[in-house]
Amino acid sequence: MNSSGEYFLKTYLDERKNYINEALEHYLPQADTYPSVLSRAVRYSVFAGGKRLRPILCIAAAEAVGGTKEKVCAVACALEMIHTYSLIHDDLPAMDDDEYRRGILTNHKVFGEGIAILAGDALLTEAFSLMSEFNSKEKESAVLRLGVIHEIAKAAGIYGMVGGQTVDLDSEGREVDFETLQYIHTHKTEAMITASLRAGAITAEGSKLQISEITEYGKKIGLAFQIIDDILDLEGNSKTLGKKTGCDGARKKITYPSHAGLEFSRTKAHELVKSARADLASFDNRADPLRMIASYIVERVS
Ligand code: GRG
Repeated sequence: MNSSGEYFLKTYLDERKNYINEALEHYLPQADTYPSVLSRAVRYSVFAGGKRLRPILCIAAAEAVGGTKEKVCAVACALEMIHTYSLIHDDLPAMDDDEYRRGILTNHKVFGEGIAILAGDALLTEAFSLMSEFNSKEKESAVLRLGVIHEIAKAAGIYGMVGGQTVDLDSEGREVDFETLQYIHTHKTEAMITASLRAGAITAEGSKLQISEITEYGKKIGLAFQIIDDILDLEGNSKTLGKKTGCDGARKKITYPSHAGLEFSRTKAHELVKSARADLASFDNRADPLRMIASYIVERVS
């Protein structure tokens, strides 16, 4: 990406991130809302930082088909709540047992395991409460929204992220084949990324063709994102990443680079991104943020 592209993308990501943070502030309970320990635990992880990639993809997909960020705001925030719940639970001693996330101590290290589990549960539940709330003006889009809620539920549950996490957990320390690795990647990471994009495009009433092209783009950047995540665990800087590196190797986890080698993995991620950008060929310049986010995914350092 050239420097004017970089500036455009940085401005876009910063603006959308601030918009999401303000909206999350509005939707989440204040720190003193009873029971305060739960409110504080929820806020601790949500406002610990994070790229806000999933809500930004939701907004960018909506904008690419001619919609607005306001129209998808609640769904976008719900996606970040689901993502944050998954990070809190992923860090628990029963799962990855991590000490740091987003540059600060993990939720259970600060609030204890019980409250961390409940903070994750609360975020997941509130996400669905938020998405299913309508004001009188939005009633006619209720059927559309119901479809979006259903898709997000599928992407987050057994047939998506939780399924992927289960196979990941179950495979630790064991020899697994490439097919299993692909199952883990597509379900644990890619499903929610694709669902975020589809949620934006569907809510903003994109055409069938636009939604299907955005879906193809999502599958490719979702896999590229996970491959880069595996590479960053090997080569990244723990300070920039805000968490420990080298964890996959220590836990004997099969990753894309451990299976296919570093160079092949890097090339694969770049090819996926190139192909994802090509999927957007019929879109006008309103899809530029999506095009640039694809490139950013392989260039990112955190
Ligand atoms: C516990 C049900 C359950 C699922 C956990 C998200 C996840 C599944 C695990 C997190 C561990 C991990 C490294 C997953 C693969 C890639 C990924 C989702 C990284 C974290 O997402 P980012 O980079 O994080 O978007 P930020 O902090 O920027 O939001």
